[in-house]
Amino acid sequence: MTDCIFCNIIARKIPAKIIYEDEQVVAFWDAYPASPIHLLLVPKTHIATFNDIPEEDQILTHIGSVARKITRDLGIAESGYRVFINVNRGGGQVVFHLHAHLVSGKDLGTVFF
Ligand code: DGP
Repeated sequence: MTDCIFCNIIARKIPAKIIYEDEQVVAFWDAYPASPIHLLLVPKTHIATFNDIPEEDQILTHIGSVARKITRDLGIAESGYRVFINVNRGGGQVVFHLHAHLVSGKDLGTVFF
């Protein structure tokens, strides 16, 4: 979608600090980090929200694998991190292209809000 920020990042029309890419997913640093480590894991296919993932789609399984790889590569797999998805306005979603947040690098406590 031409007016989607994340589609434009995937297409390299908007710059971002991309740290991982494969045929299904791109991961890049959040421009407004809430934590010293704050990455976004984004499917290359434009899916607006978590609600819109087709039932048979394995994208969340793949995003989970990518998240685990990144945490191993960054050395935070054992110290700890959080992966979460905001869904729709009431759930805090601002960019309507599905993405998982991966945050770490500080004591996140037991809740994030
Ligand atoms: P959410 O609220 O779940 O939709 O999270 C959207 C995130 O996207 C938010 O943490 C800020 C980040 N963000 C918004 N615009 C840009 C951008 O142009 N580049 C990058 N790298 N991140 C962005």
